Amino acid sequence: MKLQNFIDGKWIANEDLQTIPVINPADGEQLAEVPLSTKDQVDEAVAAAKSAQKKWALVPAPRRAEYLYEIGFKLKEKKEYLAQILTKEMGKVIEEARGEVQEGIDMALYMAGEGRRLFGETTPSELADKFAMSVRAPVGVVSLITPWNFPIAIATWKAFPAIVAGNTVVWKPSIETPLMAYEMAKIFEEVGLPKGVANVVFGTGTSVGTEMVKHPDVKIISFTGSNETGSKVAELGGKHLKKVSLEMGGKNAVIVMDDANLQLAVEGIVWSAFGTAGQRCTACSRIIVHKDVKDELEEMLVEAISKLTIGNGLDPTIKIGPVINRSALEKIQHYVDIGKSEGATLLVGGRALTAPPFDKGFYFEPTIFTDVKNDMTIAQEEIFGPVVSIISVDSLEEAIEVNNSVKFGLSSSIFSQDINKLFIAQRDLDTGIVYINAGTTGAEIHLPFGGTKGTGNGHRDSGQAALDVYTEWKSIYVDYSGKLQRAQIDIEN
Ligand code: UN1
Repeated sequence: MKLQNFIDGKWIANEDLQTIPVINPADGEQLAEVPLSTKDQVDEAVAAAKSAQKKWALVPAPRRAEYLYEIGFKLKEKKEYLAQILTKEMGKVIEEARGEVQEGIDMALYMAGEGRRLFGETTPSELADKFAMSVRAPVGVVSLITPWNFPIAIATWKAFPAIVAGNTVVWKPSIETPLMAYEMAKIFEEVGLPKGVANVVFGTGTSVGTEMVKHPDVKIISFTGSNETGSKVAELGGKHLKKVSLEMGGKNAVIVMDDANLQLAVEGIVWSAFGTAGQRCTACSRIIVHKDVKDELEEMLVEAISKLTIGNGLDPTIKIGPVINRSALEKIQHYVDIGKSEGATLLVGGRALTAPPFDKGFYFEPTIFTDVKNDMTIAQEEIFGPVVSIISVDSLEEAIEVNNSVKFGLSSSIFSQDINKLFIAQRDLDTGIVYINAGTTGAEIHLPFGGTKGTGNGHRDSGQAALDVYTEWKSIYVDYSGKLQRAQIDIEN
């Protein structure tokens, strides 16, 4: 199957475009071919989105929201079908794939509700017989650049607030996971979303992404992905005076204090470090443990990891699927080699699985390093795989300092039974998300999602905060005095 772009409500064949195969990372099977679009297709999609936007902005928000309800119901109807495809193209295990589709359903219904809110503000005027209010106005054409690790959920965090607020969208999904975008486009068509409101253009970041970011008719770029690419998007977007919303990396830690419920901590660590094979921006990749419980925690972790099953995520007994592709596998191996060469101790794992039945896919063992020093590469850089570093500390203050010493600030977590420590931690952990007695993953769609420092640029996906990305405030003054009233004139004189 050769995928087609979805532009202006139509499937566009573009036979002359070069294609690349979409590969199942679990077994190397080719699932489809994806076209590599060029500037022409971007121009076409932006033109369609621009012309649709004028009409779309005039559709009352509660009516716009009705399409989102329909999209949510369709996603629900197709949940199992979509989850199966998601596991095939991305590799995450089936229960997680179902969970991700559910995130998309939740986001559709949540943002549909926004159609009847989109609250603005009324404010007293300085002058008599004058009314002042501020409303959220749509901005125009929004470009979405989304990653392969959450091919549906992250796109819905961006597309749905944009659409309900009266914008139109041109979406470039990751070239690794185009099938989810293709399925979403089918849903846009099935629910009769007016043509041009949501367009999908397949291609690489360097061609399609760049063209979208510089296009004069694109007003907002919403990007989730690596810091390296995000900085380029910010630079190019800045040059063209675009509003750019960035969600990038993490180096998230679980802090385990000496009074923690260790069993709970182990469960939280295993789930957030090795779920999705560690390929979440929110994944735990550091364990900051109080020295008095380090040995016990390590023993328990090794025991817990020995029970994790690795393999094709379509098998419901499997807990850890493959990583996305060969280059990810090599990058993870590279970091493990650096960890060893810098003097960290390998507690468990450390190898890519290359013998049958794993030889056709891209599998890496759950890996834990211990005796990691905070300045080692594996303690500072994002690995984006199932690799965790244990760093030992003497106190809560030191734990917080270590947590905050990395260049990222997405998620953090602390396990303790001391309410005072927990409140200090929630205040002082410098991340956009803090979990108390839970792992670092599992953000809910109705809360702001994003991070401090190198994780982003101050914007948030999800929750009400997402509306700030996709709207501009418009202040409206209504003078009903029947005379010219002049503000900022000194009335004493
Ligand atoms: C991501 O990896 O970028 O909080 C998104 C979580 C999920 C989303 C992760 N709800 O782990």
